[in-house]
Amino acid sequence: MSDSGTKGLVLRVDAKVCHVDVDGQRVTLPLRGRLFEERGSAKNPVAVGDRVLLGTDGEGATAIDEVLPRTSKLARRAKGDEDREQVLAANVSVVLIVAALAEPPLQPLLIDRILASCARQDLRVAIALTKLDRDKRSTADAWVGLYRGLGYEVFPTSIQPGSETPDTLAALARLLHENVTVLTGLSGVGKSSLINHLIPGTELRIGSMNRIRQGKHTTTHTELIPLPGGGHVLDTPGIRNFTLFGVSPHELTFWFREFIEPARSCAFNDCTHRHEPGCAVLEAVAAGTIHESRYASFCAVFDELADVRDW
Ligand SMILES: Nc1nc2c(ncn2[C@@H]2O[C@H](COP(=O)(O)OP(=O)(O)OP(=O)(O)O)[C@@H](O)[C@H]2O)c(=O)[nH]1
Ligand SMILES: [Mg+2]
Ligand SMILES: [Zn+2]
Repeated sequence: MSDSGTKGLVLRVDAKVCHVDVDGQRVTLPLRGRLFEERGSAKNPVAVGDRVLLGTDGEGATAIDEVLPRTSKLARRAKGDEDREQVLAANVSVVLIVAALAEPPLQPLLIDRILASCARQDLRVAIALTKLDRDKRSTADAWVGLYRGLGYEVFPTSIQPGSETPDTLAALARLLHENVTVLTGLSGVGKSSLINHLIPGTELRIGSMNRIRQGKHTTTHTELIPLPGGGHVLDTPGIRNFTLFGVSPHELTFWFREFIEPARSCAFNDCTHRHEPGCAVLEAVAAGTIHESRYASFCAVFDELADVRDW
């Protein structure tokens, strides 16, 4: 007998089963086959953070029957399949982009891609700039200034013993306790380390710098961790790329927040902000009110979206 009243929270998704929290108990359950038929444009029918309805028999839950509507999702285009989206996390209230100031080098393009995606999804986003102690070339102030100047919450951190940043770490701990936060960023930037440091008692596996230099990932599965004292955090495997899904190049202007106002004054309504005469975005870049690194990101994402299909 199936009782669709039983609910669960997806903690982890493996190849054949999901780990689900059911009334505080962790159980592993398969997915009903029809979820794959009903997944629409998604690559994966279920994502970590999903709330699900479970089928049960006399013994307890037997399978995931249904995925409940999501309040939010962090998603990108699936690798090797431009018509499908890969949901990295469901029902989060904050996306925390984690980027190291050094080792590995900061990639503003990756940050800007995720910022644009969050803007489109209307998702709150913050940026942790890690390994401040390794920032030998003192680049932190410029990155912090750029992104705070755009109105984003930015937390420069170091967890290196003796060089910790107590204020930003305390602020991040508060953020995690008040939200369902997904951490995302390159492999080796210190996502798992940060969670371990902020949440006493958490013992996620941390990579050695040697492994990282060989390009080896440490975290291999997204894991949802309920926090003692409130909040949930999702630790994710490192990503190399983040391609926007279902976004046309012409709407991209709206997802780069400082482009919106100047774009209103462009001479052409469908201005691509590349070569057109009377482009107010290009004027803003020349005047320095739009940062060249943000303009470079905009152009890279625009070209990539235009390549996907003929909008
Ligand atoms: N110097 C310094 N090293 C750090 C800091 N934070 C993390 N690390 C080191 O960075 C390395 C990678 O840390 P992880 O937490 O495994 O990185 P990750 O982002 O979870 O990596 P993946 O799981 O592969 O995505 C480890 O050797 C950490 O000790 C920091 O603030 N300063
Ligand atoms: Mg990790
Ligand atoms: Zn323009």
